[in-house]
Amino acid sequence: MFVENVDPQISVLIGKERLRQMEGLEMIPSENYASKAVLEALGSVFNNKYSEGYPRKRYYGGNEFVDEMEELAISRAKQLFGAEHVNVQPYSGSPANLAVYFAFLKPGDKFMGLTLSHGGHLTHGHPVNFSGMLYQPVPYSVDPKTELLDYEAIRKLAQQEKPKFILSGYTAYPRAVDFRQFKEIGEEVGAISFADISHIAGLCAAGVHENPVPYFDVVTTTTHKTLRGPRGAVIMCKEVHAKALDKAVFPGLQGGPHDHANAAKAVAFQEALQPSFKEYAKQIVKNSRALADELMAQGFRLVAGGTDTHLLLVDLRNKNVSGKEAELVLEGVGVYCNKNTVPYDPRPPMDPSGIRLGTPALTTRGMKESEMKEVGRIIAKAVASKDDTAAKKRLREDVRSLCKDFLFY
Ligand code: DSN
Repeated sequence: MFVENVDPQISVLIGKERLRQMEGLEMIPSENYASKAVLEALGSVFNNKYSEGYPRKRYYGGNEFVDEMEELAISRAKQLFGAEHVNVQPYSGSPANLAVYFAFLKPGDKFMGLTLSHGGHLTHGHPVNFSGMLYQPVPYSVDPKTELLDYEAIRKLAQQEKPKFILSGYTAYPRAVDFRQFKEIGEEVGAISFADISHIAGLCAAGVHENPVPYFDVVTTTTHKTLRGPRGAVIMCKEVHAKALDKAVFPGLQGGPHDHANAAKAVAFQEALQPSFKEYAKQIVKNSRALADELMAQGFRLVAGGTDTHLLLVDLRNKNVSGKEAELVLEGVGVYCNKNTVPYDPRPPMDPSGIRLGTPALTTRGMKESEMKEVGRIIAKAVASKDDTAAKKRLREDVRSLCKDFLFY
């Protein structure tokens, strides 16, 4: 029996969501379209299995094929990132990060992470998150003028505070991260090097962004952003930390692994090992740059002056529109993005000054630089016509017709 027969209501909603994804421009930088092969593995019979433990050391019987599948996922991730040890079981990015805290820190221990409003993540030390509640975050900031990471300021803060680890890797930082600098600073102060590369993992795997995995102590990543796999995460680390991290994931924090998700991770890693994935990752960055150029030509100010990655952070203060308004107006014309704080934002997080835009999903659809120019023009027109219903209707049609030429599912 198919969903259509068992549950027509959910079946209709799945259909509507598929249409929304195909008739609109998905520009939230953390989103992507997983392949049908990934979705097939995700919807497979591996969903039905319990397999607490690790390959060949399980607490349940019947894990012959789960073991093989998990070993394949691990070996592919090792090959893709040059990792010594990989744990593919974390359910998602936050649990993966929690496992790293659990393995390396005691409650109250100090660590450094980029403040959320400058492009960090909730799990990098925000006061409402476990990371800020149980441990002692020492937040670092971007430079107020350049809006770039200031490695000398980070070094000074690390020397003064002696954190147990320094967390690098971000959710809204458009420029390249100098992971080697972070490694050096960590070595100078005796801190563990920890990167959360969730956003840029696909770029790191493809060699389009510096990949910290071979030389960092520990690296976490989600598998569904630029990596284009299922929702989930992995932890990669030096062999010396393998035991502590594996113990932190299971039995420390999780029970049975989500074997269907892990099978889909294995498929995504296989896809990412193909030469075409390198081309895909290169095109993501070319597309971001083309979009950045067009938006700047249309008078938008980009945080840090542009992008080296898959994302752009647009400061709307000179456009007389807030991030929340822009998100809504753009949603109305079928462009999906998210409101976002800009560094040193005078406005509150629920109605900040910026929007965050990304190109991974559009690139998956096959769009290139010329389409990015068109998308930039649509965004500019939409923001300028926020109170003009007829203009917005026309733009909605423009988006639909652009999308028709780039169907994915
Ligand atoms: N929620 C993700 C993002 O959008 O960046 C990070 O976890």
